[in-house]
This record gives sequence, structure tokens and C-alpha cells, in this order.
Amino acid sequence: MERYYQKEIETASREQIREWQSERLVNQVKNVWENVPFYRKKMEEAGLTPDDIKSVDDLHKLPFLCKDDLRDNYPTGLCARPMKDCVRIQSTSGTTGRRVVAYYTQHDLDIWEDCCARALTAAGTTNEDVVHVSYGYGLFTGGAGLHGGSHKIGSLTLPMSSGNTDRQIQFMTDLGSTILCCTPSYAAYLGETINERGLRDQIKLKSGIFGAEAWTEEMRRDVESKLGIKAYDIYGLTEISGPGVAFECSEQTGMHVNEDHFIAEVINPITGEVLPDGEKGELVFTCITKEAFPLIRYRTRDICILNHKECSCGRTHVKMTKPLGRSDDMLIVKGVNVFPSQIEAVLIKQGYPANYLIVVDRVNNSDKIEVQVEMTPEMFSDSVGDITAREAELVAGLKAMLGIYVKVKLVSPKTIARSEGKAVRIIDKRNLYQQ
Ligand code: DLL
Repeated sequence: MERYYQKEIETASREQIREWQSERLVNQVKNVWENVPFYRKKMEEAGLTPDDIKSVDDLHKLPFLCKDDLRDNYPTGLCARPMKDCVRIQSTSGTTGRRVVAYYTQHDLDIWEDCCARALTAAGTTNEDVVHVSYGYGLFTGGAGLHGGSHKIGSLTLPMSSGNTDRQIQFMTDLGSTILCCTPSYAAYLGETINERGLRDQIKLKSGIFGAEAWTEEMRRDVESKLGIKAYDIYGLTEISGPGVAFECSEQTGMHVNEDHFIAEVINPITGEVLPDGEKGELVFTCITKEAFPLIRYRTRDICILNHKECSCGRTHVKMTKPLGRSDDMLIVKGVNVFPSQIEAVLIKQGYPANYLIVVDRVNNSDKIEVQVEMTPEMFSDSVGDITAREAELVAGLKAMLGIYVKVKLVSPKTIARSEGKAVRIIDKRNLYQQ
């Protein structure tokens, strides 16, 4: 049984990590200068040549890359290797018209799978485990990433993909799945269904590795109690490789970024200034070991905080908080900035589950916002007749948080559609066109 998948790397001294990062950054900058005309142009515009980048201290000189650059260079413009050297693509769903296609060489797949194996190991996975992968397979990175990581550890891997909840539960009970990998919202749904069917004592799950969407500590506790597991967070994005860019250890006080492969920075999203540990800003990644799709200073739009303090698990790689919001998730309603996480915080504070839908519309040139909120079964049975008072209490809580009137509609348990992948929380009818 292996306790640390790559202990020497994950517990390396900070000096060692810095040395790796400096050497790899210098090589990566040469790689993009030579192989990606777009980067060369961007560097030339900034008055830079590869000689200006001698160590990680020079990282801040390099220009940022953002999602629009990816869109403008779709589909192959940012690929640093000829197609014959690439063995895989993965892609985002592109529901907002911003499809990202990421390329991988065999080496890139290897490092991605290593990162996922580290995440699985940190959640207690060994070669004696049965890893149940219910992230979507196909273009989405969730299935492929955790699948590859599980193979590296030598665990028995169940490539379930998402959906077909009956079959998920049947395999889980028949084959004794011990590690569950899926989105937190699907884990909550599986938990609900397993309990409703009275199957809780027939499952052998011990850990869950949940990510790809925002989830709260309350949701963690809820899923842990429904499934009888310890739930771990995992973070990543297609542009940077997929899941496993960062992952939680048993301390659960942030996610360790795999710093031998990715340099993390947090910046002020308006000025671009690099912020110190403890300050909230936009997360930026530089891929220092990838061959085919090596993004440099990529702005993720995820808002978080970094922390370099030593972790008692022994890992020395920097920790990031859960994403605290997305700079592009922000809704502007009646001129006021509204983040779904603010609405979720009010719901949870007043005892509601995190099953809600925000609907924004424009009626007679005026923005309207409504939140449909699911009640718990207990609230539902107690509160017949009392719904108006409950709604008024939520309206007041939301007004105090956001400063605007938000219509609240309480709905019966299980009326808001559950997602097998990422949960859909916002319908903005003002944007009925696709970008
Ligand atoms: O969601 C990769 C992934 C798969 C991560 C499975 C974890 C598990 P994308 O579809 O490109 O890739 O979406 C990336 O999802 O920028 C975040 O906004 C969000 N996200 C990912 N992980 C988390 C997390 C995958 N643990 C975008 N918590 C990112 C909150 C997350 N948000």
C-alpha cells in the first residue's frame, strides 16, 4: 500500500520547488517563443525575448493570457507541437460559445494522470480500492483524468461516466466501490437516492473526490453524512489540463497546487498586480511542464486566496482556497453586482439545502430576479400554511445581503432538476442569444 504517490516531489523543500520552477519556466518560455507565433508576438509587443526570463522572479514580466485569446486562436493556434505528436484532445462544453480545445502529448497525459493520482492518494486511495468514476467521460476532463489517476495507483477502476443512477447504485453495491469521483451535486443526489432506497448499509464507500463546480462546507457535511464518507475537494480546468491542478489533503484547509507542474499566482483582476498570500484575487496559472498546450499566465477568472504556510500533512506545495466565486459568474441586476455564492450563503444560513435556481429577466426595461428554493422534506411537512412567512424571511435576508429586492419562490423538495454533471444555477433570460 502506498501512502504518498510521489512523496519526494510533494514534500520537497521550498528551495527545491523554486529551483524546479525556475528551470522549467525558462525552458517553457523558449518552447512557446519557438513554437507558438501568437506568444512570440505577445512577448515582442511587451518588449521581451526569452533571455529576459531567467527565473520565477521574472514571471511577472510576461503578459497575461485570457479566455478571449483562446477563443481567437481556436482551434489550433496555441498548440506548441505538431498534430502528429499529440495523442488526445479534451474540451469544455462550450455552452456559452466559448469552447476550449486542449491538446495533450503522451507526456502531457502522463503528468495529468500523475496529478490525479496524487489527489486520489491524498484522499486515501490505494491499489486495494475500487474507484467509481462518475464524472462524464468523453470531451469533459473529469472522467478521463480521474480514470487515468486511478490506473496509475493500480486501483480497480469503474468507468461509470455520468447518468443512469440505477446502474451507478447497482455497481456500487455489487462491486463494493470504495472511492467515489463525481460532481458534488451528483454526489448529493446519489446520497439522497441511496438513503431513500434504504441501501446505505450496502455501500462500502469511504471517500469521495468532488469538484468541477462550487460547493460549500455545508454541502460537504451533507454528502458526508448521507454517504458515510470523507469528502475531498479537487480543482482543475480544461485549459490547464483538467482535474488535479490542485487537491485537498486530509487537513482540508485548502487545496495543494501541483507546483512542480503549475505556477500559481493571485492577481488584482482590475490592475493585474500580483497579490501576496492571504489576499483575495483572480487565480493565474503558468504550465511549466506541458508540451502541447502550455498556457502562460492564464487568467482563470476563479477568485481565491493562496497560502504558503506549512501544512501538517507534510506536503509543501502552496494551498489555494476553494474558488470563492468567478469573476464572470457575476450577474448585474438593476446595476447591482450579484454573485450566486452570496445568494447561496443566505439560503444556507436560513437552513435551506443548496438546491436553488436563479432566474433573471427583463420586464418593461427593468431587471427582475427570482430565486426558486427547494425546501427540505421537514420544512415542507411543517410549513404548509407558513410558506409566505418563510419566503418573507428569505426576501429580507437577501435584501440585507444584496441591497435589492429578490423575489423568492419556495418549491417542494426535489422539484429543481438535478444534474449528473455540473449543476445549473442561473437562467438569465436577458441573454437568450448565444455568444
Ligand atoms: O471542471 C475540471 C474538473 C473535473 C475539476 C473534475 C475537478 C473535477 P472545466 O469544465 O474546464 O474543468 O471547468 C473549470 O470549473 O475554472 C472553476 O470555475 C470550476 N471548478 C473546477 N473545480 C472546482 C472546485 C473542470 N473544486 C472550472 N470548486 C474552473 C469550485 C471548481 N469550482
